Amino acid sequence: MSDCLFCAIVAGDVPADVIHRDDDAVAFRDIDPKAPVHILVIPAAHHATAAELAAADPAATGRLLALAGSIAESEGVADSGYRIVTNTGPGAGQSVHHVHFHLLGGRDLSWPPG
Ligand code: DGP
Repeated sequence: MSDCLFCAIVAGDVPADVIHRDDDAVAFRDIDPKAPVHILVIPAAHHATAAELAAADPAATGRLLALAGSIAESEGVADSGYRIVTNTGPGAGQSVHHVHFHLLGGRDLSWPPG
């Protein structure tokens, strides 16, 4: 989508601290990290929400979650624990309408989330 920030990051038109890129997915560090490890894992294709992505391409959804898991390993938080979060809609605080999985780790994460 031409007016989508994360499509622009996928295209390389907006700079980001990219830690993984392939034909289907990009992972980059969040610009406003909420934990020592805070990485956004996104599909290259534009889908607004996780539910829309899962309905359109369940296999890609699974690959993104597997990618998040492998990044948790490479970032050193797999053993200590991490959280994968996707906010959907205004009440949940979704501010970018290109689905993104937040991978958070490196500190104790309280429950329930705020
Ligand atoms: P959410 O509020 O769940 O839609 O999360 C959007 C996240 O995107 C938020 O944690 C901040 C991050 N973000 C917004 N703009 C940029 C940007 O230009 N670059 C990077 N790396 N992250 C961004």
